[in-house]
Amino acid sequence: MKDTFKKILNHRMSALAIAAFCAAAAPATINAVSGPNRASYETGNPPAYAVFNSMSNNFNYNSNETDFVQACVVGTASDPNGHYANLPACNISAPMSNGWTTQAGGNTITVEDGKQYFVRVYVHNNGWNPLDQSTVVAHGVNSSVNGWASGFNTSYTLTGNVGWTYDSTHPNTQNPGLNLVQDDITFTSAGNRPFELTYVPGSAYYYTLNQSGGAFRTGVQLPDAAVTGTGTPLGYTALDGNIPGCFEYSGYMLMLVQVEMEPEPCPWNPELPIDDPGCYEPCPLDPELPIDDPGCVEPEPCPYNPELLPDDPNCYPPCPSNPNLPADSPDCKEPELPVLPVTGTIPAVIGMGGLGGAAAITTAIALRRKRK
Ligand SMILES: [Ca+2]
Repeated sequence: MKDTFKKILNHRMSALAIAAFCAAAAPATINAVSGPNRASYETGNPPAYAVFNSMSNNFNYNSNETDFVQACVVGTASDPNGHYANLPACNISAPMSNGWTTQAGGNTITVEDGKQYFVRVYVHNNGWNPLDQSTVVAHGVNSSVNGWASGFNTSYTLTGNVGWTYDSTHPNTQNPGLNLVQDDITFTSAGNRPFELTYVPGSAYYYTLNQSGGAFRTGVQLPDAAVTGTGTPLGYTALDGNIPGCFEYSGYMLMLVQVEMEPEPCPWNPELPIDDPGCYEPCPLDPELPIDDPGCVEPEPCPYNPELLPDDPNCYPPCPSNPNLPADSPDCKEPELPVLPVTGTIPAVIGMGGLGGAAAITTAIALRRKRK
């Protein structure tokens, strides 16, 4: 059946062929992954009124349309539609095999530093009325993605909104008044490392189904209002908010987000990021210098006390008589000579000591007597 369906799409759907898939039947109720809980429909049992993203077995998409906001990392395949031709990207025409998150996979994507991710919002008016298709055309279709947060956070949950003007003349018999469906995708990081997730300005595009002849097969750029609560009108032949019912008129809103991890803190100064020029291991002898600075070398120790540095105030040549004093201290005096005891012998003469001195005196006296 899947092959048959694709074949039909490739040759433009005829009203007869679509009717074969869109025969009305009673809907079931599904618990939407985001909201609100609402009636669901099968591809063979579409509703006869405009309602978006409520099919439970859309084999052209991801089976359960209520998981209509998904993400993938850029770099898994090339985009066949043109606008992202220069970027490696998820292949939006074959979403189930190209790395998109799915509800079954957890509806969460773990991000990596510096990478970009696609966020897509699937848009499908499930309505079908083989007697008068104009009764199921949705008007005022508007889409937005919000949940953005500034700064560094450990997770982000972006919510995609698809809203339309409720048509009371062709009322939703299962969910009266329903005019907005929502879904989300959560971005997290390994180890809950804080990161910044930002919309890449100018990256929002809308693509109509790749196999169909829609006006935006190769994409049309959307204003950046697509990522605000204001949202932006979508469409099929123009961005006028009018989208007919059934697959042929479905599309994707696609945009890029950028991830930057919060820098690690400096291990020597937690107030600085690790890549700050002021983040270095300080020299133990001079914290103003990095440890690998040429000036960070251990000086010769104090020559008078190896335990001290040379500029230590206690590094001085010690006073010989008192090691606790510097040698140049006024209180540093030569030690006094010891006093010898008196023994009755001839005292030493200054300059001529001991017996030698006494002999010299005796000789001088003898010479004087001789002259007389
Ligand atoms: Ca989702």
